[in-house]
Amino acid sequence: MKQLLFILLFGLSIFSFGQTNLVSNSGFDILSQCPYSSGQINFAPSWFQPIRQVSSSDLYNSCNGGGYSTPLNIVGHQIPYSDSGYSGIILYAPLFVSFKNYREYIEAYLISPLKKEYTYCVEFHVSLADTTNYAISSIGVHFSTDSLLIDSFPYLINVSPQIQNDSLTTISDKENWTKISGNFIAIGGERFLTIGNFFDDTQTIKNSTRVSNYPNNDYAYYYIDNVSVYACDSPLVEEPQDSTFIFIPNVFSPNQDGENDLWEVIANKVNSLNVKVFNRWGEQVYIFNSKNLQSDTSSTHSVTYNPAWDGYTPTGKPVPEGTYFYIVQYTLPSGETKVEKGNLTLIR
Ligand SMILES: [Ca+2]
Ligand SMILES: [Ca+2]
Repeated sequence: MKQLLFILLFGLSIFSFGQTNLVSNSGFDILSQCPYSSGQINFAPSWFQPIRQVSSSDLYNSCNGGGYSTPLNIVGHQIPYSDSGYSGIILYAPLFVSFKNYREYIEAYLISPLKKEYTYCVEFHVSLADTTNYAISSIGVHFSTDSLLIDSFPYLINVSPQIQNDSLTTISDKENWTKISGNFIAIGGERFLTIGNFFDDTQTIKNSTRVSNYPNNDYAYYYIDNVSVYACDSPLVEEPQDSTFIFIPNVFSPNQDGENDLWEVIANKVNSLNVKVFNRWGEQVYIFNSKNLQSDTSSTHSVTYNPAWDGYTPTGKPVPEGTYFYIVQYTLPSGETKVEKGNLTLIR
């Protein structure tokens, strides 16, 4: 039995999600070179500082042996949450500098873009630097489709963080790591994450008095370690559990704007699936065959397949706009083979 459903269904899809941390070098432990001064977060591959001037988003690693080492360094003593390194930034500095809203951030490129309507679980760990005089609560993460890069004032990045430390209590623990976590539903296409304080000085939740009194250290400086982003849930839609259906979109727009960038076939409860796409000259530009999958359980179980074409040829070339022709062949749990043929339109 075949049903056409015009809603996106994922559910049991074997391609949908897994426990892959989308943050590479999540513990700041892999180095391109050993940090020896301030502002060298970019020595930890996949990480960089969005504010390109003056700002000093720091990297610490035991390889340094001096002020940028672990566990002992210029702002205190802290054993890494993982391995040998961590990052450190100023999140609030009311008196430290002569201008307001001084901020530092760290930013990372995600391994793959976030998927529309998927729920992502985000987690990272912070510890207040020992020689810091202020503690705050306003620490969060912002996800963006493009990188956040700022060349000059203001240093404050005024965007809404999707993940925000929800406690009104300031994070003042200088001994242990405090976990900040939360989840959110992606718009789709988010490719960067930025960690920091996205609120101005007046809106920043902070302690009213100094937590310590070090000369010249009137700022809130936090160590950061182990950042993770996982797809923790698929879209909340009802899924029929006992029927085979095939959904084949007839249009998509692979222009990396996060909307319909993939041509995604959904084949629910089938024993095998074979998808081919041809251009107007009959040349094959995409193929999916469940029999080529290691995890294929065809002819023993009916499963959900969700192959997705990104608009590139097998050799990695983008195909032009236009009309393409597909052939989708699948096997029902009964063993009967079905074929669907039709056109799809590619818009860039
Ligand atoms: Ca680490
Ligand atoms: Ca400490």
